[in-house]
Amino acid sequence: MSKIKNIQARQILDSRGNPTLEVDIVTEKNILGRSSVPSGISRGEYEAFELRDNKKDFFSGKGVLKAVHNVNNVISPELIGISVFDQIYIDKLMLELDGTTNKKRLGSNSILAVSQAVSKAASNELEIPLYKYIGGVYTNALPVPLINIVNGGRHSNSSIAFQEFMIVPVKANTFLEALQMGHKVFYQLKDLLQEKGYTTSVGDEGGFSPNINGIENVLDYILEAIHMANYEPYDQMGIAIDCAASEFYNRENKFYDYSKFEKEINNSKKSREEHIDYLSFLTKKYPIISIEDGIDQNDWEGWRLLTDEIGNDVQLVGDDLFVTQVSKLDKGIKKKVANSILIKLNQVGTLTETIETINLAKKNRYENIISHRSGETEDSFIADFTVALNIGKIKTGSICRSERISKYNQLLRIEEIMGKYSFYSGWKNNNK
Ligand code: 2PG
Ligand code: MG
Repeated sequence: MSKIKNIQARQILDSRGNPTLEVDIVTEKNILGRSSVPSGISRGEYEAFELRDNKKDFFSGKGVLKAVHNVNNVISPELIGISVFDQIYIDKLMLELDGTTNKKRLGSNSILAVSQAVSKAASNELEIPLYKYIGGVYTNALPVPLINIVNGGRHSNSSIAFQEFMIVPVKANTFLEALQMGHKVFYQLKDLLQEKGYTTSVGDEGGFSPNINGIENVLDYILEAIHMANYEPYDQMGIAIDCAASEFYNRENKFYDYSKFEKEINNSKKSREEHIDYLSFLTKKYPIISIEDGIDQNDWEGWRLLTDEIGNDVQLVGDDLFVTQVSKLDKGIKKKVANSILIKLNQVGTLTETIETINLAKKNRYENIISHRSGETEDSFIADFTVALNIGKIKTGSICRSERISKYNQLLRIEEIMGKYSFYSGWKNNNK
């Protein structure tokens, strides 16, 4: 048993240059655990509360000095002297200290940074990799990456309504080979876009953000890049999309307003039924194997209709819908909507709660996909976490930008450490 000796929080910057929180935990043996937290921009309405200073002239109101204060002055005094191996106890203690339902008092950023740093300090104490500390000796599966390739919606200023287009190496012998396949398609698409005269600058998650009009045109180019790379669509390389539909749902008038992002296309307002028909049509025309947030976070009836329509064939992922929380997922399971859940630690705020949600999903045969946020740091925590929880899927951005690559690099290290005992899990859809 090694006790926590010191906790120090600080403000650092994320990949957008906005402030975020980093926490150092030092044990009585002078072992350090350091972790930082990410931040999303297309945030779900029901996510745990991210505490910001809201002082206009300090980092445009995005400072996190209040959160730093909370870690150093409210959380730290309670945790000093507690064993660094008491993860569940520590997480629950922070929940009690906060005392609100959505972490409004201390902030989910304060609580999560501590929760993650505790587990890192503990694994460093034992001198074992983080994935093994959290997951145990039988962890040996490397996840399938959902590799971002085109950014739209709020993640770029392209005029594409859907937020993310990803490629998925569904079959490969190793994680390294899967990454290599993604790399090949990514650079084929770059050549293709250049040839057609589009810009190849990238959006927040490292995917290209060309000014292509219309979703089908984007999908056509991605499919062409898959062909050019000599991969068989579906069998070797699938496509995943994140519509982030809450961002363009018009709540008042109840329609999906693609024109919020698609500036030059007429008639891009769709009723719920038209929108669902369109998604269904896209899955028949393209090798789409996964759709995230196809429907608005409050449109439960829309979710049910979409699930009835294509849920047997396509992975339907609830992100804003479930916000990594047991109560929301439980509602979804009861209502039989979606068949998968996106897991973001900062939507809920502690390791313990995140694992509870993952376990509920597993029990009910919902697929888990661990995810980054659009504002990231160099911390590769989610790479280890994905392997630890034996989750076969990770969404962590494109094949460029260091804050995305740091997770891929950590997965490569893990694959190397595991040696011949590692295996690339390959794509599976539990519900089929
Ligand atoms: C999403 C995420 C990550 P953000 O919608 O899935 O890709 O975006 O972090 O901006 O919420
Ligand atoms: Mg999403």
